[in-house]
Amino acid sequence: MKSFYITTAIDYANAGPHLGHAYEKVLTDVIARFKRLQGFDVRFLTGLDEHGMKVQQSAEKKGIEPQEFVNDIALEFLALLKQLNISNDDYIRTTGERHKVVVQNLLQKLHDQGDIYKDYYHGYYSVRAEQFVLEKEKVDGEWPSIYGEVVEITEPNYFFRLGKYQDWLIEHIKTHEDFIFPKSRANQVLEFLKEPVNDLCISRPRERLSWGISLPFDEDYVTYVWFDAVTNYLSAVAPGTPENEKYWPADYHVIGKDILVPAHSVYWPIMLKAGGIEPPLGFIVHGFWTMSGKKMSKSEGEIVDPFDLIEEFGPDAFRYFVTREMNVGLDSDFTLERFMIRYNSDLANDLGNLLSRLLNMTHRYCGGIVPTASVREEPEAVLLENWGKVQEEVVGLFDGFRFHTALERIFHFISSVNRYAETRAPWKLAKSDAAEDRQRLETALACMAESLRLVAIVLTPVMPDVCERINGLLGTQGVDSWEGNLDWSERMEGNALGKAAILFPKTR
Ligand code: ME8
Repeated sequence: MKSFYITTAIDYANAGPHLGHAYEKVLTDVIARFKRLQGFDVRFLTGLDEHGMKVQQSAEKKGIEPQEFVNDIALEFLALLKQLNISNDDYIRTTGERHKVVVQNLLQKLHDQGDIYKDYYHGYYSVRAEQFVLEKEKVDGEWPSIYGEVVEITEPNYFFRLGKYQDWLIEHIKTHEDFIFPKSRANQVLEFLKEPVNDLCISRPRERLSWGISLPFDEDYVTYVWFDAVTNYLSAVAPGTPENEKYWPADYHVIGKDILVPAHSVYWPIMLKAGGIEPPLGFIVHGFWTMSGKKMSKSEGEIVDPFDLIEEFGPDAFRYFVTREMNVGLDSDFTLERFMIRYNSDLANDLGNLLSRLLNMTHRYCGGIVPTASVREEPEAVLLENWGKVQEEVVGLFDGFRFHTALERIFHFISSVNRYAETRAPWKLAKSDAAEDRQRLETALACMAESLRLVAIVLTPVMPDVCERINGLLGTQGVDSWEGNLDWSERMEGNALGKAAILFPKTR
């Protein structure tokens, strides 16, 4: 079985989860679930980025040890994964021993071969951003406020020879078309690489930052936050263990647009190249969620807490909303109004209503058993043609990470099934004594049942719980693979349907 390794960014343990974190998990989960249905042996990793100055400072403020601080935060992130029904196979924490070993081995190798060297660093350092900043970044003589306090320091540190591998990276990006999705982001990286990249300062003196992994060749230093963080993708499939090694190189790292350049697209591939390890096959770079047009932040005033929505409307409504609204790669705005429109119109009125109509009418007219479809007239022809279009496109859209379009097409089809039910109007046909009308009625219910069977297959990666409930009510099993299961069929005939159920209750 072909393996497929996908990862999310590991979340900073300096604060609890927000909508952006939730979104990235859902997006990656949709891909992981889809790939499993395509027959891949999937390994899906997510985790927590626990070292660094901010965590050390946050813990100090609370008067607790950093480890205790991150342990509490880990519980919040793990609860989020559970609430959202995320199917990750592993969860890595950068304070774990398995991670430390891999980071130190890589550092040691790069040091031994002369790619890491000691030198003086003189520069301006932003405490908040935990990075050195450049004079040219000043705006009107002031440091941008995102940097907070900036201090001037000179200190001996360790550097990684990034520049040595710059030409290789440029060539690699140019010759690997699928390295960065969406493609426009690859141009952004190439633009960055037009200037010579400086060697990267990868250490902090332990006296200033104690919360980190020690350099194996100099105990007075801990490693720089990015060197520690990005390596998690490798440490989770620890080199040297055959059952894990097959997952490297990773197929995709799913990350937000803020951490592509330079951390993921420059530092990480070069670290691997220098270490003699294959780079990942690709990055999926998503955009940002804003809230009512603003960057999400509690200080900006009233905000809608997405976790209240998960609790009130269920994980699948949330999963559907974010997947339907976000065109992967672009930004999207989160408003309660939009959420309610999607919930009421797509989920409750279109999908939920279709199911309850089917269940009600099948019990009323056919004893709860899916009848035979024996008529093929114009309304059926239109319905099948509509499904044919979804069937033709849906795999390609999922494969191309165009989930919002896939969901648009699927819900277009669901609307068309509701229109079909209106056209056939089984409640009117039931009043007729003509044999053909009885056949039309039975055909209508059979076609609605078949449509829902198919819909529950293609929606599974996005709404796993809801689809399982639909399958239960249809008397069908979920499928292990889409292959061969997306053809319009008669396989629902004779199924005993469950009693009417409301999938998406009106809560407001
Ligand atoms: O960057 N909308 O952690 P993080 C969408 N620890 N995505 C968002 C977002 C938003 N409003 N805000 C953040 C880090 N994200 C590092 C990563 S990986 C080796 C280390 C995304 O907690 C962000 O782009 O700040 C990133 O992909 C992820 O959430 C974690 O962000």
